[in-house]
This record gives sequence, structure tokens and C-alpha cells, in this order.
Amino acid sequence: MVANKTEVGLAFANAGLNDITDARNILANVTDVDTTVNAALNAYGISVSGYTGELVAHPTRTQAQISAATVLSGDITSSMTLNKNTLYRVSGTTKVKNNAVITIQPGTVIFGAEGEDVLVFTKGSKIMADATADEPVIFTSETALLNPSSADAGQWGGLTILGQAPTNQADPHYEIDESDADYAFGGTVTADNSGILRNLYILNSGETIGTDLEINGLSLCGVGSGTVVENIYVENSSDDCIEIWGGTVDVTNATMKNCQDDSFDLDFGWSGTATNIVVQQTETAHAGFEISSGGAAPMTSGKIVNFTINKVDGSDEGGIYIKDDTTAPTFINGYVTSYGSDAALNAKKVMSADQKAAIAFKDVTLNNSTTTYGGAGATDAQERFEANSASY
Ligand SMILES: [Ca+2]
Ligand SMILES: [Ca+2]
Ligand SMILES: [Ca+2]
Repeated sequence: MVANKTEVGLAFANAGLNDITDARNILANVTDVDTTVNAALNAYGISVSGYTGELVAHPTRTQAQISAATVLSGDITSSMTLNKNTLYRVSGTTKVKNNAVITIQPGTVIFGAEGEDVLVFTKGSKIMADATADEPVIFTSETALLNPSSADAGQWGGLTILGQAPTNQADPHYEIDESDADYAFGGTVTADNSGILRNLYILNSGETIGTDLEINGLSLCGVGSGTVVENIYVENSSDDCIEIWGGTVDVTNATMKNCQDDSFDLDFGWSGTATNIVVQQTETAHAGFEISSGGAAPMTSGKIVNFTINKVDGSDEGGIYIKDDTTAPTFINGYVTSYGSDAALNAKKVMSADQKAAIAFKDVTLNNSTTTYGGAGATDAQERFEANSASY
């Protein structure tokens, strides 16, 4: 184990998180790994014996209720409200357009049944899902609603938000159909507001719809800083739990469990701040955090503050995966646990001078059984890690 500070605290990455509230509370109370993590764990009665349980209960519905669901499909061009007493199905690729605002009341359940069941908020539209911890808005699959024990990754598409904030790409389009003008994202509106995503669960998503076309649980594409993304739980995506392509959006309190590609994938020059991030990976997953820049400038320079990646053997890209030499995020106060031969910190390429000048690690612990630093940029990564140089 290495840490770029003189003392390290308890391995809160291994904490048994009893439910999502505990996970949030732990991280909300962790301002310094050394001094507060023990107290934070004890305050919630959590042991350090390892994560075993489910973070959230899956909702259930009968076949009759499924059959009677209100269907959302095609283009939604006028504003509407979804309420908790109605069950909704997303059927096929469903686009919110024409600056429409979809308000989703707390406790509302929305499901999909196959890979093409994707809900996309196009540029200018808004999702207003301002839910509560007790009554989250839940996106899940038909399979899981009928039988929670059959819940699994890849049982429907996912939730996608396209915004108008800057990216480092000339004219990016959401990748499931880059020829579709409706899927354009990015722009010049730094403080762009795509609405509120607060207390959302996104479960069992991410079906593969083509070669290299897997849908993430939550895709944030060019989303601006005026958007609220807070208290998000993603479980069982067959691709990433959350992927961010550019934009300036901040993400606060996000818990990601059992996603099969990367848990938190950041690209296209994203420059926001992610705070209180919990990742619990499966053995078949890839990176905990994957960060790249799409080969363009400005670099993906976002900041990740208060985080834990708990990673098991069998994945191949490392706990933190710096995928290119034009990527320079800042990591503050985190704990990465990686088992077996997976590197806790993996830099795919020798770092560029600009990257080395900007990438930063402060108060981060890397805890692993064999490989701490991996990739062609391992030496650079170690140097930057040991510099402990991030400014708050
Ligand atoms: Ca992805
Ligand atoms: Ca990856
Ligand atoms: Ca990915």
C-alpha cells in the first residue's frame, strides 16, 4: 500500500455499506481519510468486514401492472409530468425534444424491457427529477420488476442527457447514432442547465445494441454546470455506470456498483467536479475510473474529491486508468483498493509534459496486492502521485 501522505486511515473502501444512505453519509462526513473515517464508519454502525449486501431494494410490479404501464416512446415534444402512481415504460429510443421539460415526481418508477429502450434528453430539453432519499426516482428493467432475483446488467438501455456546454470535440454526437442530428451535444453554454437529477437509481441497464455500442447507465454529454446531479445510484450496467463526455457538470454523491465496463468514465475535456464517489466493481469489470480526452485539447481536467474504488481481481485496466497522454484530472482524498495483478493506478502512455504539469494527486491511498503503478506511464504516474501536489 502506498499513500501520498504520512499516515493513512482505515480502509473505508472495504467498509460494509448497508444501504445507499450509509454510503452517502460516510462520504459526506469524510473530509480527511486519516482523521474522520473511523468515526464516520462507527457513527453508522458499519463494520469493515467487506461489502456483501445490496445497497437498495428493487421495486416489484405484477405482470398486470407491467401490461398496463403508460408507454413513453418516439419524440416527446411538449412538457409533461410523470407521477408515482403511474408505472412508465420507455419503449424504443425515446427523445425529449423541442425544449420540453419532463418533471418526474419522487417515487416514480420507469422501466425498459430491451436494449433500444433509451430515454434521451436532447439539447435544450430538461429532466426535472428532484426526488428524495425515501422516494427516489427509479429506472429499472421489466425483468427486475417482475422478479428482483433476476435483476442483471443489460436488461434495458439507459438514461442520457445531452447538453450545450463545451467539449473538446468539433461536433460531437451521442454515440448510439452519430448520424442523427438530434444526438448533437456540446456548445458554448458553460452554465447550461439540463435540469435536476437528485436521488435517482438507475438499475440493470446498458444492453449492447451493436459493436462498441453499449449504453451506459447514465450518460452525461456536454452537460453544463447549471444542472444538478446529486445522489445517484447506478447498479448493474453492462457498460459504464456513469460516462461523462465533456461539459462542466458537477456530480455529487454517486454510488456505482457492479458495472461491467468502467464504473466512472470521463472523456472529451470534462472540467467539472465529482464529489463523494463510491465505486464497487465486479470481477469482470474494467477500470474503476477511466479518464481520457478523445485525443483533443483542452484536456479532461475535472476534479474528483472524496472517493473510494473497491476493485476485485479479474479486471484489466486498473483502479484509476489514465488512458491517454492528454488527460490531467485532479484526485483529492481517495482510497483505491485493487486486488491481484490489477494496477491501482494505471497510466496507459508515457505522460506528456503538459499532462505531467497538470495531473495531480493529493491525499490518495493506493492499496493493492501486487501492482501499484501500471502501464507505459507507470514511472510518470508514480512521480506525480508522490508529488502530492494538488491544490484545494
Ligand atoms: Ca461507455
Ligand atoms: Ca475501459
Ligand atoms: Ca467505458
